[in-house]
Amino acid sequence: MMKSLVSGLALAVSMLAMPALAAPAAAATPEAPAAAPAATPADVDAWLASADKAMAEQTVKSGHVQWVYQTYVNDDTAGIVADSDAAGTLLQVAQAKQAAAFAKVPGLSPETLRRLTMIRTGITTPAPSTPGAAEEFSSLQAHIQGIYATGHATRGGVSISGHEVENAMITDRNPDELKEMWLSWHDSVGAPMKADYARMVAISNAGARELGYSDTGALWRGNYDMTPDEFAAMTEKVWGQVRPLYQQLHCYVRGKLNAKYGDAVQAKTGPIRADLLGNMWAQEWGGIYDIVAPKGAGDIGYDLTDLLKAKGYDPIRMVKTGEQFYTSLGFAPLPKTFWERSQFTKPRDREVVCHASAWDIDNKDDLRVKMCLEVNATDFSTVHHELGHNFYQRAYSIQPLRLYEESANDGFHEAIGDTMALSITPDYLVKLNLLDPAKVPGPDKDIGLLLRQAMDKVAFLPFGLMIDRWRWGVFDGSITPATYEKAWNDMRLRYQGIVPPGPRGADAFDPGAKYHVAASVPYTRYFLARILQFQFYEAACKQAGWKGPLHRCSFYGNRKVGANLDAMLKMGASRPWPEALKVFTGTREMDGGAMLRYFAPLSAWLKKQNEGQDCGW
Ligand code: X8Z
Ligand code: ZN
Repeated sequence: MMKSLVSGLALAVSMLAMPALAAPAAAATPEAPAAAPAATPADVDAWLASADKAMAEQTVKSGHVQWVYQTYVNDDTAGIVADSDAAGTLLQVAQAKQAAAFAKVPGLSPETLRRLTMIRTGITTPAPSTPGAAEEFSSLQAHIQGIYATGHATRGGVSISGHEVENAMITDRNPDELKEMWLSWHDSVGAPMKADYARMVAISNAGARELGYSDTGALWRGNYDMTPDEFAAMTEKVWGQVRPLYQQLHCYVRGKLNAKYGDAVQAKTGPIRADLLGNMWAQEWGGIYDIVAPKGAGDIGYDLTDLLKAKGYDPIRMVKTGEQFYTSLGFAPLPKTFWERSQFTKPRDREVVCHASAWDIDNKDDLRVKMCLEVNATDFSTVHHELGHNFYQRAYSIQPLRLYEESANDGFHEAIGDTMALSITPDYLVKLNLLDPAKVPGPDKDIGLLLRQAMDKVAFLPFGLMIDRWRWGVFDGSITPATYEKAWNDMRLRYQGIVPPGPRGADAFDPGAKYHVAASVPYTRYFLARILQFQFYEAACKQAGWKGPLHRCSFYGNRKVGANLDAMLKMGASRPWPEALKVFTGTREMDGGAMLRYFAPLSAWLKKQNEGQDCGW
């Protein structure tokens, strides 16, 4: 996987494709030479330098190919991207093997050893050196990504695109239609991928083993400046901190859904029906805030989607407003090419990968977003998310090595923009002239504001964790193709407390109906980001001298916060992530405490609401 060529989603795809390091002369050779027995630390450093240069060149080439494919999906571009990805994988694997061999050279500095490890773990989906394996993987990958990008569902028997069905799930309140959309999407997109997916797992596992990892999941967990086991334990510990809050939210929301739809649709006890939560994957529930808002305290008094529409916002204006948040902190405006080259809305005449992503094509300043924006609150927040990637990419482009032009860990990349979006408070909306000052909700509406946030932020946590818990099991063989679907549904139930709205057939492959599974993008990063963004936000508000309730703080316009943030962003991946965390927050620990403090009033309130309820599932 290549690091930040593209971040986030798109990154994902290119990750599997991107070549990592290679000495220029070895660039086309899959079999890197083993470390000469007599190699010295100086030889290793020289190799690292030339390899870094080759990696930088390769990622630029790959970035252009990926961009063309993702903004113009058809058989021709799928072929081109598969070729490019295969070449990239061969190169990256060769580099990773060489790095593993060089790691045995005596007398290496800790810095050199760290760089070698980063190269080894920098690939997301390796392939073995068996002739044809990388090519086979890449063509399977392009194929299933194409299925996702061109996938359709039905609503009232009418075919609708993936982009349309995603939006329809937010607003539709007809349980039969919701069920139809949910089942048709999962059946038509997920199921056809199953066999190819199983084959891809086998290929990448063989590749991971050649790199010295037991399986691809261990390789993924090995990319966090700690051992794979330590990383798994860290995520489990943080989940343990926040799980009780999720369970309270689940209990409360279930009660409201029961009141709205009745026992036949949503029972009072047990799991929640997955299609009723305002999102195809039940990952963020903010879309159904109207159903769960408590009388009085829950009436926030405005709806951001309505405000944006009323003020005549269009997609470009949403992005300009997002950019302005960053420039208010002291960051330089985005380059002219950003506005010329980005894809902001869904083209009418061709298939594209609509799932939002942020790109850094040239490791300098060719920054772009690729989105299919609509004017609504969700996309307004996604704009802030994507721009967080772009400003991070630009900040670390000052690093002398391509290897360090990446976030401290992948959760950091996903957290920056979300930290900004937490600052979209009612007072900030007044500053933007979106909200009438007389309509700012008073302290009696705090519960409503917090509940609205929790529906997105807290609801997401188990989903953010379970996708890779499932993939870790798939990669280590404890979940087999025969049990893919059952294990997926078991984990959805265990972690999220949700069930599919209808029976799942023997051929079903529901994991494939989620973008990041189809595109082989690791997902634990989003769980980390949900936790980290509250740590960053709390730290920023402290730096800004904020004294009120945490969720009312907006650090918009605060140059001091901007300078401190820039100091962390600029570090890129040059130091282990706990050091970067310390630079901005003062602590080296990832910790759910900040999130719990943010939601503390809501947590107390939820417990009261749920008294006497049979919570859990
Ligand atoms: O994929 C994304 C971003 C791009 S990196 C839009 N997210 C995850 C998802 O949509 O599943 C952001 C939240 C989680
Ligand atoms: Zn992202």
